[in-house]
Amino acid sequence: MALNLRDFLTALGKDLIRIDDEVDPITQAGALCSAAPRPILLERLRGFPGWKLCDILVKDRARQALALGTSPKSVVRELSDRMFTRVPGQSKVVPDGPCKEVKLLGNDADITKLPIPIHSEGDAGRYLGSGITITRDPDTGIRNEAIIRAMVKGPRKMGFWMAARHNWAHLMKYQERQAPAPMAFAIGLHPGYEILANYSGRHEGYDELEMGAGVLGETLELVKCETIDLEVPAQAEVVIEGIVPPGVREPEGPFGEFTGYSKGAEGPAPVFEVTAITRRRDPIFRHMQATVFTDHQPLVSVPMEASLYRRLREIHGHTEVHDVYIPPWVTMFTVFVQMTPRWDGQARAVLLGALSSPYLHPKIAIAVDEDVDIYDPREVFWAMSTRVNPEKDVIVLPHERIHPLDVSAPNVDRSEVTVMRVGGKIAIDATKPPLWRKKERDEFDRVKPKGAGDPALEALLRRLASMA
Ligand SMILES: [Mn+2]
Repeated sequence: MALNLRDFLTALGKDLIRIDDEVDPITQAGALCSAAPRPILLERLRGFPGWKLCDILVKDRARQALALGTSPKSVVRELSDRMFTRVPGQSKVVPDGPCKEVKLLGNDADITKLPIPIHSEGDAGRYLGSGITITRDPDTGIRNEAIIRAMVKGPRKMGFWMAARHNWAHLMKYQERQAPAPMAFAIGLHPGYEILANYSGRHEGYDELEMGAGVLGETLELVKCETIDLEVPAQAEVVIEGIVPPGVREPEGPFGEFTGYSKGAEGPAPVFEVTAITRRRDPIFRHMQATVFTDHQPLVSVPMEASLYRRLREIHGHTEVHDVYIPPWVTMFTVFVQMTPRWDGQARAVLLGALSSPYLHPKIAIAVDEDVDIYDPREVFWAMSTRVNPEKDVIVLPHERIHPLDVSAPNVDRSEVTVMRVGGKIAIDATKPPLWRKKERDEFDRVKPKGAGDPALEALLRRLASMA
């Protein structure tokens, strides 16, 4: 059987925080999930008997490693290796699955009866932020998955916002033909699939969930939808089926986003008409709270880190890139790259590569050497302060397409409903001179305190470290 959300919750063991106080998922899950330091399960939901709600499953490297079956330090390298060597993963259509235990059709398919929370103060309403959105290219037949935001507008209607990428392209193809686009939301999968659903690179011939199956080393089980021509993961907790009617646009937003702002993409947006809900009998609603420092950032940044790792190592044919880190506290707009530059121009080319990838997020790219810990911001700022000569090591790139939710740059076109922003990007080379300039590079050797490495001090040093 393919991995599912429940397998992951079981694997968490005591790390899962279980809250059995009764809470209101609509008005209280936001603050609770934002405050949860690690995975949380709300076991009693006011107004939603039989339901549970979980979130914050992969906020840190340790849980990301658990989801992917590797160690925290290997997450980026290992995921990158698997993403590009094990694809396409296997999938098969099966006749039935747990997501079909309850089938609600017609007027019974009421999304207001799902424990969909309000994420943030000021949001336009309840928002489904955890639905893996599935569309299909009407020409190639290949599905696409992404996690988007969808506003509950009524029992059978949602408004949604989508950046102009793969599934948007699918919807535009249907719109050009004046045909309704089938679309589904799958809620509550194993987080390995959720991470891969956010992959943004090319995937001709297979979809993101099949990438997930490859990464997890298993066969993805799909079932056919009840009311539309689309396949969905059989192991999902909940599936919402529906159509996107062509050309319909309505107000959507504001919605508090991963940037920490609720502004940026509110406006006329397409709508989704619900045709069916299928679910498990005792469903666990997978929430993805969309405030800062939640799952919202790593679910996107982890596949981005792995993609960049792969991409940047190919710069100049071969570059010693050791690690890529997009800290949650930079809301995905800043990338740290740890590398050893061999030749002149190599760090610069890597930085430009990080700023022109499949992803729109990176706006600031910073390269440091292998003697700088990219997981420690103090180290990165130290390198920026002592290894950067701004007149040659900082590049400002004007007039780049940047992330549509980056409100620091103007929206240049509102003729279609999605947002297009153009602004500057910046590359900061905080590496030492390259290896082939040995003498200049040696000037940047870091000093070590006298006594460092003295075996007689080991116990004392450990004691001091434990007092930090
Ligand atoms: Mn895609």
